[in-house]
Amino acid sequence: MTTSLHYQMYIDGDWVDSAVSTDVINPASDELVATVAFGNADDADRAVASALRAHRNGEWRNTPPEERAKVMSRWVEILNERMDDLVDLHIAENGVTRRQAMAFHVGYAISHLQYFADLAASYEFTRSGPMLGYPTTAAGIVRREPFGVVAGIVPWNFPMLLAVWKFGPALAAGNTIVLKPDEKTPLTLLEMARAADDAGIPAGVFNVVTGPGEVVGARLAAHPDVRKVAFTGSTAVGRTITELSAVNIKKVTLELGGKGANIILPDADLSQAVDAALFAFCLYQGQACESGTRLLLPESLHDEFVARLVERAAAIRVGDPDDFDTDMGPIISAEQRQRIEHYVELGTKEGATLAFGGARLTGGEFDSGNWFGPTIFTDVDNWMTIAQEEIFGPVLVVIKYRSVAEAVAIANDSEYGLSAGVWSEDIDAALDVAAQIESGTVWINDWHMVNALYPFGGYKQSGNGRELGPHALDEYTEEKFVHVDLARRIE
Ligand code: TXE
Repeated sequence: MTTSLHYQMYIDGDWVDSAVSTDVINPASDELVATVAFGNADDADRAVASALRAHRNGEWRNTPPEERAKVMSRWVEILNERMDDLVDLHIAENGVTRRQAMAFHVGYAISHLQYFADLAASYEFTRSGPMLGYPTTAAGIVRREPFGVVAGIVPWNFPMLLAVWKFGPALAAGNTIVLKPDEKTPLTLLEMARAADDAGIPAGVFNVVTGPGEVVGARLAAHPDVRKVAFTGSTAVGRTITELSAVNIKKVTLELGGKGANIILPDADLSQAVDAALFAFCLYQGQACESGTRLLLPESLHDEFVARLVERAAAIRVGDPDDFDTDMGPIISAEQRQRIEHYVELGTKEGATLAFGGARLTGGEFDSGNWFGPTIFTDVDNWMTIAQEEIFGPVLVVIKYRSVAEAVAIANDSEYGLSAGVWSEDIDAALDVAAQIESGTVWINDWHMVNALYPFGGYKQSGNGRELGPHALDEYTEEKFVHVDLARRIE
């Protein structure tokens, strides 16, 4: 396929080009999907200036929350009307399979935006109450007010959804925002900007600046007029963003890497747990921060579990993501595939046993694009690099444990703490384990069940703050206390 499709940036309600453009490449075929403007620090400055003007003119911030909710709901309607095109574009730019794009990458993105629109209408922006120990008649009012300009920096794995988690609450709370998509996957977010424009989001309230992270992203993180930055990506860049943000004491929300421990208790229902263990590390080719990449098995179940897992892994259909029957698509880039290969090599060197997969897929339909199938390591010790570092590919490490206490200790022996899982027929036992795990999410007898009604985020080096849930707007508002002396006299 050849294409002449070109995307511009969206700044101050206008489509803006840049002197330089870059290619967006389909990771399944290496074909050009579109060219896109490649912005720079000046573009970031321009977008922040427009977002600041929009904040100061007050149009969005002073729109009653119920009205903001209506405009955002209109935006959702438009996105729903364009769902099929968004799914096609998403598959082309990030290689997600059709089934997952419909349900998760695009489906969740649109429904989560609706959640934030509804939250705008129901959130308690002001509350008042009595005063403690004050000798005259007085009332206290607490107002939650927008920060002003927010920056959102998003990665390539869920480009729409992770952007919604930032601009949804930011706009619901009355902020303005500048978003920076990943260089590899800017297109669906630019389509969201087109829908924002059509829905009547005022100019300057929602901006998308494309370009390199180290230039555009870093400029946004350091910009003195940006009051809050929300980031999803690697822990290393999260650290850089925290440092850059310190210049004006920005509020920072970070959602970083993970090394999810999936603990199978001895009484687990194996028929479900085996399939779910695969789902936990293979969804979107394992390129999801909340993946279950460490499987903790009791010695009593180990051999049977691994045998069944390997048999099921062999049945996974890797191939054209556009095909509805495909289970796993390509890896996002050649660079990311090399990272995976590096870890696989390291795992073998460190003494783990390759029980399944471990090599890039080649030949036939795999001659173009970046392919790597499900890979399973056994005989893994938790000290090994492949058990400690985020690989971000379909690679599972299997670790044996002797007691539940040991399983909990292994699960917690990680600098990450984003997601974990426990499998058992005894819900009390599973809840007991869940309570001991240092992780922002624990699934019992399930995986990947992120829900807009519940907070998502990490312990330890998996991040700061939480996205989603009824308190999501707390992270996008300042709290102001107003004292009202109703007696109108000084005692
Ligand atoms: O992430 P980066 P990369 C992890 C995963 C993966 C690794 C590297 O382990 O293998 O990170 O992936 C922008 N200042 N995750 O290189 O670099 C960049 O343009 C400001 C986990 O893709 O962190 C992009 O928009 N911004 C993860 C975003 O940061 C900068 C999702 C993420 O890119 C910047 C992705 C800078 N100096 C990767 N440098 C998750 N938590 O889901 C880059 N960026």
